[in-house]
Amino acid sequence: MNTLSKPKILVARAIFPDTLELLESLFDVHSNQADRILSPAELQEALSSVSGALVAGSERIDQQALSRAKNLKVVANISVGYNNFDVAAISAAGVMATNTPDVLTDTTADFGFALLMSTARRITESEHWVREGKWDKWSIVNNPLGMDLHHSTLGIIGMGRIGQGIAKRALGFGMKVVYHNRNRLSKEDELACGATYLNKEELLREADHVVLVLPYTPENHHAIGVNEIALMKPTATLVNIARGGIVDDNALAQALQSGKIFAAGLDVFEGEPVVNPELLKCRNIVIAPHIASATEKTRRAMVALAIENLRAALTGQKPPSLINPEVWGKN
Ligand code: 8YV
Repeated sequence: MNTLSKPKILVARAIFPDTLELLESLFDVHSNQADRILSPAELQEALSSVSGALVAGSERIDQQALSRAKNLKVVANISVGYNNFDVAAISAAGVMATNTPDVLTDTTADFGFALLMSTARRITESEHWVREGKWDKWSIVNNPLGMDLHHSTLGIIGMGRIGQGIAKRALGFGMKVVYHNRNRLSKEDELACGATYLNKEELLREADHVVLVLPYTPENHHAIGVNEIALMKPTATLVNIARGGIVDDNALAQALQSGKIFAAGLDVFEGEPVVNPELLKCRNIVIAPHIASATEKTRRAMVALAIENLRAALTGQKPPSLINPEVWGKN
C-alpha cells in the first residue's frame, strides 16, 4: 500500500510509540503524541478529514464533533465505558462506535479491591501520619484504626463483568456479597459470585462496604447523593471506580466531614481532572487519578483491541466490540 491509498485516521491521545509505528504501517496517521486534550473545535476539525478515530474518555463524540465528519466510518474508544459517546448521534451519522470490554476486567477488579482495602484500612492516611512525624504518637487506641474487610458485607452496585470480578475476589476474604444491578444475574452467575440480589436501599442499609461499578447514564446521575448516603452505616466505606457524576461529590464531602460514613475511596470524580476542593479537605478519603485499568499490560491490550476494532471497520469486517450493530453494513 502506498501512503496515498492508506485510510487517514486520527489518534486523539498519545499511545505506545511501538504501537504507533505499527499503525503508521497500515494507515495515514494523524496523531496527538503531545497528548494535549483537543478542544471541541479542534476535535471537530480533526474528525472532518479522517475515516477512523482512536479516542479516549477525554473526547466527547457527539453531533457537534461529527458535524463535518463526512468520511468517518468508525470511532474506536480506548475504554470500556463509553459515556463520552452520544451513541444515538453517532449512529444517526452512520458511524460505527466501539469500546474495549473484557481485556481490562481483572485489572480493574484488582484495583477496585485495592482501593477498598486501602480505604477501609486507612493506608494512605497512615502514610501521611508517618510523613507528618506522628509515628511516635503510636498507641493501642491512637493509630489510624480501620474497618475490617474479612467477614464483613460487601455491597456491589453494578454487577457487570468488573462487579462480578470484585465479588469473586471478596469470596477469598470470607465476605458476604450483596449486589444491585439493573437486571438480576442468572442463578448460575449469582452462585459463581456467591452474591445475593438486593434492591438499592436494602443494599445501602446492609453493606459494610459499598463499591460502585455501574455505567454512567443520565438515570445514574447522582445515584449516590444525600438520601442514599443517609441510608448507609456510619461505619461504612464507599468506593467509586465507575464514573464521576454517579456520586454527588458535594454530598459525599459533607458526609465524610461530618462522619455520616467512615471513609471513601475514589478513582473518578465529577469534572475530573479537577477534584472538588471539599473532598480534598477530607482526611478519610483515598484519592486516585482514574487508574483502575492502568497497568502497562492492560493499557496495551486496550489499545490493541481499539486498533483491531478500527482496522476491522475500515476493511469491511465487523469490529469485535461494536456498540451500535444497527449501523453495521450501512456505511
Ligand atoms: C480508561 C475506563 O482508562 O475503560 C474505562 O471505562 O474508565 C478506563 O479504563 C479511561 O476511560 C480512558 O479512556
